Amino acid sequence: MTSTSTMLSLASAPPTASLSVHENLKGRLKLGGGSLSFNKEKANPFINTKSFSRISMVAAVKISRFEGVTMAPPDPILGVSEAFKADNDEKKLNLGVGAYRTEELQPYVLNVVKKAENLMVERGENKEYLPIEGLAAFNKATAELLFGASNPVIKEQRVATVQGLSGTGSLRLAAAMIERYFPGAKVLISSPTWGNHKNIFNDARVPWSEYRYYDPKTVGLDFDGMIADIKAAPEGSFVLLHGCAHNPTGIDPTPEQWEKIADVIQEKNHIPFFDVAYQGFASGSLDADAGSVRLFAARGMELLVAQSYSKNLGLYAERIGAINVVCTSADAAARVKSQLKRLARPMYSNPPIHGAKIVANVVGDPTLFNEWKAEMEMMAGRIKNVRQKLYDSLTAKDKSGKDWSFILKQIGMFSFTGLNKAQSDNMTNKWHVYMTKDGRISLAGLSLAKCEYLADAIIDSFHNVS
Ligand code: KET
Repeated sequence: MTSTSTMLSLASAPPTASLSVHENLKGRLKLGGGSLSFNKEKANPFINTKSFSRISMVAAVKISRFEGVTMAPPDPILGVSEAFKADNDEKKLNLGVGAYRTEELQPYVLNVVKKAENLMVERGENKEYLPIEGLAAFNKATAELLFGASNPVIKEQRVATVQGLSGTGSLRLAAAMIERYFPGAKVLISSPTWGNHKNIFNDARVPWSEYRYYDPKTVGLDFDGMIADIKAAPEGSFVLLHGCAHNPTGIDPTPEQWEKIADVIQEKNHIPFFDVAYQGFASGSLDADAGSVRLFAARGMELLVAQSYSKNLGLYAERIGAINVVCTSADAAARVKSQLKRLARPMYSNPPIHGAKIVANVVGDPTLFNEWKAEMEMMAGRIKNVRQKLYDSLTAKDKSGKDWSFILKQIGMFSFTGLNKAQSDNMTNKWHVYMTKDGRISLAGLSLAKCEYLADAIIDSFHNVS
């Protein structure tokens, strides 16, 4: 690259012209090997970027070809962890991301995970590529864990299971399939929902709209609104449902409500699409938390289910999960699986082996499986204890008579506090409590020792900030 410090004026370049930057440099300016050309950018309708072709500037020769790339905002959830790290106050508390911590607020590696990893070392397992669909033992174990090994959908080989890059990657793969095989079909998502759902469908070019879910007045489920919106959607839409422990609200339908939701989805020929990121974490029971999915499968419906082992096995960074597509025939399932593989191959080729082996070892070994269930109950139990202590602290300290019992009705890792953005900002700026701006706190990142401090912060933010 030239080190000439000549100032260049690149004003209103013609949209499609290759730009000869300076006549007396004789030829085109070489920047990092390629010549500088400002071709009309292919527009991405979902991302608001400015076209290079309209660039107008005065710059030194060391000009970047990424000049037109704008700064992206921090992620609403993972960005909270970045801000937390940068805070030096010793009272700070990270209740942003849904990640389990011990009572000492340290990350936790499950004992069964350590044992499964030791097994892998002892066996001297290799690092060869996995097949595109992932580790066969994992795919079998994960589908059986979800549906139950004796479920007819398993027995009749009607489930297409493909290992994915955890819950997110599995949702993204399913979104790619919807885009390819159901062009124009809409995905209905709950309002509110996990923030990344919208990004996933936007990037996959899948249209989506929201159905009513949370009622701030009752701090509960807007069941009638939900049913009405699902009914009103165009026939054959996909309905995204949180299998258990709805994120961010912590409010799940009752079994009777699930039946009615299934009725409406069947009536409208919609396709249910479950996101199961917390199996075992909501109630402490793997079977109970899969109840919603199994209820739909028992009706003979076709459905999609994305699974994640980030939370229930603490495998956040291993990126292990799966997409399951239940079909009405084994033949259709085989074809769906072949197409999921076809979509995965150019995206990431094949999935990572480490987490898949851990899950297969834990689920496939009766002793480790029972130890896992005990550890999961321990984690879910710790979260329930801090939930109770937070409620007790709020009730004891808040003299206004406000009813905080909604916190006890919510389940899973989170509590949806009802704090608005300004109040959530106060939690962070004044109290060093890091949380998402929708008022969600991760109880998995809270200790019994910090409950009173958190209660003080919530009471102050709720009553003194509007
Ligand atoms: N679905 C839901 C509902 C969900 O809350 C998460 C993660 C995922 C899928 C994906 O997780 P994965 O690690 O890709 O398997 N939620 C937490 C972390 C995140 O935002 O990525 C969270 O809400 O804090």
